[in-house]
Amino acid sequence: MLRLDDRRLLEALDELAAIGAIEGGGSARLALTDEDKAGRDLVVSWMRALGLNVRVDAIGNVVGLRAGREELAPVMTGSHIDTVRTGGRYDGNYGVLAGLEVVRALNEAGIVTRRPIAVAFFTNEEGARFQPDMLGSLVYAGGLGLNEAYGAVDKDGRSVGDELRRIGYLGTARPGALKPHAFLELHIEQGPILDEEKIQIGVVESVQGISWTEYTVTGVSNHAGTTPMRLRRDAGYLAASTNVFARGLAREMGGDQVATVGALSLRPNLINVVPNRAVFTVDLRNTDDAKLRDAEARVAAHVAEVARAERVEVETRVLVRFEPVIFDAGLVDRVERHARALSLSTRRLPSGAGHDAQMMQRLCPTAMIFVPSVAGLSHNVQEFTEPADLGAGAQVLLNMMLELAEQ
Ligand code: HGY
Ligand code: MN
Ligand code: MN
Repeated sequence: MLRLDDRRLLEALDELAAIGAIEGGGSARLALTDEDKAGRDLVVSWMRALGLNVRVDAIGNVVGLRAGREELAPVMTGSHIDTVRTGGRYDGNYGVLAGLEVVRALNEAGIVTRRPIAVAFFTNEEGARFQPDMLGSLVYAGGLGLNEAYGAVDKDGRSVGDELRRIGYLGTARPGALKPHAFLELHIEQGPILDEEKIQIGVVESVQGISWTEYTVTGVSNHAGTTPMRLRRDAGYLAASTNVFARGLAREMGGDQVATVGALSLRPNLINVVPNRAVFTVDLRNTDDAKLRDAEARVAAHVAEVARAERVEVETRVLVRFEPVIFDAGLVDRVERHARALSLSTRRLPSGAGHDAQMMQRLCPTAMIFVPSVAGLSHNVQEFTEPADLGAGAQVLLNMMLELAEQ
């Protein structure tokens, strides 16, 4: 059996992690920043060194293409190399670099597959700087127009279009022009299930629904000491109250329901001033769309009720709403079969996190392969996956791509 070089994969992960390196061993390469550009340049140089034909598309997605014996739709793998600000070294990077190691193994064995092989990284998967998340793959899959994507701005008012141009990744290829025969994304689980159950490979059946909303609350700033509680119009109170409500709601709904108030800013943010402005986000997710809609409605009703009682104004902005995605059943079965053929333990599960694969399923049969995250940690510099698990996942990817590329 053709083996992939695990050691090289670990070296590549370390080398990429050094770009935008932060305290604790993680990386900060927010989409379209100079650090993201440096990471992109490094991975593109690796693609070229492997003899791949590199294409940059109009939303900055990068695809490295390896010719097949025949001019057919390629088997594509990939993920993202942008990170959150407290990123680990595996989220996204692992899937892209494992794809490059698949190519290296084919090169070194002198194998030319029937179908071309493609390795991609997509723009702004994280959505930490620009929303929506999975922006590049959403455009690639035809779910968002280029002009709308270019218009997304970060909190400093910088746009995707301007930043792509600034870092030199406003490419010319039409996003989605290369329609894959099949798409595979290898990724860390980022949750605790595989690690707790000591399972080696996660066979991902679906991605849960994602709802991101930003609330801008306007109250009246006032003296913390002299203003009686009955006279307050405290913007910060609405933010805090919604956080507590959303957490209680998720607990009450149970199942897969999760709720997070991840971003919160107060103004003037001073110890002795009642805040007159609060901007905060609510991230709600569930594998069941009807339940997710119920959660969204109940949070919105809570915000409206407290806003009335507190006499504050609220501006609501829906940043993201993606329904749950079910992956191609045949390809999911194939993941399970290949993992078991390598005597790896498997377990089927939904993905708690969003991924580029959920967009690619709109274009072609798509599946994901998960490997365990120690203690379920991710979006945290201590994100860790055992080398043996990283190697096992990459070998499953290699074997599947070899098989699919002969279809
Ligand atoms: O938010 C997510 O699930 C992904 O990391 N963008
Ligand atoms: Mn990811
Ligand atoms: Mn992530």
